Amino acid sequence: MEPDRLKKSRFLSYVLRHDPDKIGIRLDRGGWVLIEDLVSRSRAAGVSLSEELIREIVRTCDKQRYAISPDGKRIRANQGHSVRVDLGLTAMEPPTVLYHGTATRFLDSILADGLRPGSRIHVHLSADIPTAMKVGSRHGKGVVLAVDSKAMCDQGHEFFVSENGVWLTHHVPQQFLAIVRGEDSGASRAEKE
Ligand code: HQG
Repeated sequence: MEPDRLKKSRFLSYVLRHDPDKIGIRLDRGGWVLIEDLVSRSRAAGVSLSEELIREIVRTCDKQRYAISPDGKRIRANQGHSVRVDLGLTAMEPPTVLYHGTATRFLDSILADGLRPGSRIHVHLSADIPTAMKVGSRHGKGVVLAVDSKAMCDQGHEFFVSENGVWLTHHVPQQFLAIVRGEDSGASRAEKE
């Protein structure tokens, strides 16, 4: 993505997930905001975003981070919020194993406390190892953890899947985690540590 578009996409993600107040917009309960309000408030805050550009960013976003409402008037982020929104997702049965990518420097803490959502509403999980590795590498030297989602489900933990295919849950206790060894990448074998 060209630098200006990337900057604007990041701006969108920031206001729609984390800080709508920054430009004086209000997300509704479901996280939606009128596109015309977003355009006018962004302009007032010095960021030039047209409706056309917003729709193009939504359409071309590699990770499908945003959704446009069926009436075409509103936009929201599909996942990743730290502001309290109710995405209206229904609990679903996940695949038997899911993956979480993180940085090696977080491992000790994660293996002691489990996976916590931190500033976000949910812990984010990936359906495959390469995707998880990409997510983890954003934070440093990447490492992938396998999550025994089947056992978690059996014990009553709820899972949700966002519109763009990211699996979400509220907390993953450490007993459901296993490190995926480097040589396993691409395979599904995980080893308990
Ligand atoms: C770590 C991106 C210490 C966790 C991605 C992660 C994702 C702990 C970091 C989405 C911990 C939080 C979310 C514990 C978890 N002790 N560290 N107990 N529990 N952590 O960015 O999952 O590109 O909030 O492992 O693709 O990296 O923005 O979460 O490393 O879907 O659309 O705390 O963001 O999507 O980092 O990423 P983040 P994440 P977008």
